[in-house]
Amino acid sequence: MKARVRILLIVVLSSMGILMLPAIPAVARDYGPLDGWDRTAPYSTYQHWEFTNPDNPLPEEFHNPFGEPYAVPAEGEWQWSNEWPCPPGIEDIPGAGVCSGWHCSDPGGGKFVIRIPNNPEPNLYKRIFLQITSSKSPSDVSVTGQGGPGGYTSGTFPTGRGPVQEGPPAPPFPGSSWYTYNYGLIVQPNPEYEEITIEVPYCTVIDQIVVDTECIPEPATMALLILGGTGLIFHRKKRK
Ligand SMILES: [Ca+2]
Repeated sequence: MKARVRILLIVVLSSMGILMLPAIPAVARDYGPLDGWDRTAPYSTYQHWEFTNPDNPLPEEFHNPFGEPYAVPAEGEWQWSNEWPCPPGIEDIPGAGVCSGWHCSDPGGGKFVIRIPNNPEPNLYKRIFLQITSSKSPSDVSVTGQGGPGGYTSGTFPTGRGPVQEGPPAPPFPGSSWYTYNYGLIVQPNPEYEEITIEVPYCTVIDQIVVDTECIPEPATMALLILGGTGLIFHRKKRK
């Protein structure tokens, strides 16, 4: 009898454990946060824009205790479209074979802006992990991040993940392909919100954007050490 009770307890506790695990969204092309990041931690945020309709700014999925994030075309001519062929398994609607997203039709290129609300607290800084799927390779795209009042861009960190060239079919532009790539940005000091600007050339389709942010509760000295390291990397790159 005791053994049966014990087994029952183990089964019940195991089920609770499974239920308490953070929900992992089943969205294709989200390659997930970096190792050690918890999307549901008190000082973490997560937002995923699939652009399944032109009604963003709100993402299709998000966890942000500090407010509502938004993503909008900011400069240049953009149109929302849902006609772009994309590889099986990464469609916005499984089996549909098409990706929906924002198309920059401006010959001079365009800018897309994301704003992520945050809870500013002293002695913290922010790490931002950004994933983008677009019809252009990362070498054509420029990304910058900065904080709201009291925050500024202070550097980048290596994510350890390379870009992924997604399988065929490619978008209907000569020389195009679908790519998913990522950036690691550091904003310090810990701002009220982070604003990320994505600058793209003519004829880019942005299919999806995933943003994870994390407050690092380390002393400012640790941040300075990292910033020092980042500065050194920039300095070395410049000298090449
Ligand atoms: Ca999409």
